[in-house]
Amino acid sequence: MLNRRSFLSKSTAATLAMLFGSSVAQKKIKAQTTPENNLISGPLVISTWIHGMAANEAAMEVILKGGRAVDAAEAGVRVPEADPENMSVGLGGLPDRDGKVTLDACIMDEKGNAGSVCFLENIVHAISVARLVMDTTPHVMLAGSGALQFALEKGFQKENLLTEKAKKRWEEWKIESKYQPVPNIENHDTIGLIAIDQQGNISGACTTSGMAFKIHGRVGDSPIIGAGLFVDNEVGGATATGTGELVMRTLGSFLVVELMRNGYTPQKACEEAVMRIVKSNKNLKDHQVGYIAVNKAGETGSFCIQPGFNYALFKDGKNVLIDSGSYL
Ligand code: SD4
Repeated sequence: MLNRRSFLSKSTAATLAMLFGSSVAQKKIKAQTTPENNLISGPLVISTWIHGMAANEAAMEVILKGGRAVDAAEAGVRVPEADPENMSVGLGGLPDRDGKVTLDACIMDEKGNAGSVCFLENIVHAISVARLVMDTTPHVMLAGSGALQFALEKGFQKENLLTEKAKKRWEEWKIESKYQPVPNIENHDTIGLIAIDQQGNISGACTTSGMAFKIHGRVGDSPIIGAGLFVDNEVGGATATGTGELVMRTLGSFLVVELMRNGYTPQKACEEAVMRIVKSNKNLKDHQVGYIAVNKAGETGSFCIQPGFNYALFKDGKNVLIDSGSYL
């Protein structure tokens, strides 16, 4: 009879044989720069882009005080949400084509609970509204004016999220009014963060103002459980950044976690999820998608379509920014 350990090592070996034995596509993947086999036994926080550095610090502070991973994840992403200089998350986010800042966010804990808000206006901390959807309602997702009403009922203050700087950028954009996704905009974008606490529990959070100058009402991947974020405490967690439509069509974060469940390392799982997008899209140069992932053992991985994506990793007492490997 196979015990769990021998089953896992056999299935991992089978997966590796499959990966190395096949696929022209796999050969195209450049050597990635992620440290390999970074097995840990302590707490860990991983998050997207350079703004993840400050988010990781806030998240790790919660963990080191003995807090839950879900509290750490929420606290972490609240940092870029509150930063008016950050033009892709929360306050100061670039607006849609009508000049409205609309936010998407979701959160998932170690028990598989999930909460989400989308198309939310006038509330800085969308992630904390998502948290309350998870903790205090029988629902997973609230949208638009209903999400706003819920937030106000819970005591959140209505605020103008459109800063002068973001308004100016919108006014410049209006001259041509051409919608064009811009890869690696501002060198940061959605923040997605996965945390492992001192109990070894995994949770995650994801929050964004979404694609700049999108059609009013557009919702991206970030608030969709399984697309922008997915956590399974037995397996690991993953989160996404970039062109949400490409992530939604492949349910990317769920895919990464399911691949890890089937024996892929976090690195190989992120690569395979990017390859699903690569295979079905001819026009890759205008798009970026980046995934980060961590498994239950604390191994991490990341991969993206084109160079420029980086992520912050806080483990073993050190918080570092790492360039992701890319397909192009
Ligand atoms: C979205 N993935 O709304 C998010 C964030 C973004 O370029 O704008 N990425 O699609």
